[in-house]
Amino acid sequence: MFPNRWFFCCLISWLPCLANAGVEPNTVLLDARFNDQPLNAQIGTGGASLGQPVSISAGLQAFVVPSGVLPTASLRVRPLASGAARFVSFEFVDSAEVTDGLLTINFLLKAGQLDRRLVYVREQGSAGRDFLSMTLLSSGSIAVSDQSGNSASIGTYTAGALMAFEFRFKMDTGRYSIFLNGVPLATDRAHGITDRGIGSLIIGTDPASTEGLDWFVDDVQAFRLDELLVDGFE
Ligand SMILES: [Ca+2]
Repeated sequence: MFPNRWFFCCLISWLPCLANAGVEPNTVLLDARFNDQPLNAQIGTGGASLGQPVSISAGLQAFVVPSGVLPTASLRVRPLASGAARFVSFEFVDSAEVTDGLLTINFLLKAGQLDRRLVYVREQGSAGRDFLSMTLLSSGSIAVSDQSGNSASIGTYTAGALMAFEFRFKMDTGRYSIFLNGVPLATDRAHGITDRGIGSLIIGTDPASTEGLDWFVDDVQAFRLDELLVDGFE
């Protein structure tokens, strides 16, 4: 079975002593929950050690807002104009890039209204390696593509629903799965990248996204897992 929340809570409690552990198994690479960030203001870009992204595109408002829309304080992502792709980019502690073993990336997402939004998994420091590109469409469909060139419609979403997404990567075999609220949407897809590792999660809009629409993000987390402790990692 996949490690339960108790396991992740333990991992998070170890974060201070793991801060300089590099990319060893059982390392918390990212734990951005926004609960300790200044409210009703654009979040800083100090990186994973501060629970913040590393960059935010011009024209994208990324305010930390109080609990209410989500159970705790969250990040409200609002494009201030349409016509361009704009991103909030998260990286891992110490600019780590994971090249082997098991990696899980998870986050909460809530759509104020149906719209076009993007979630990308890329290498550290740039965005040329397409490990995973998930697009939530204004039709309510969810699509995925990657460097291997295979794109697919994998599910649907609704406005106002709390969505817990989880991406599980087997870096040794170059394959990944996508889960929504614990249900697999895509299983054992080959991403097609062999020359780099994973080092960023990028959330944003594309040129057709609607100006002024709010989406909410919380609990943006990434863990490097020990294969010996994980059974059934898809
Ligand atoms: Ca939160």
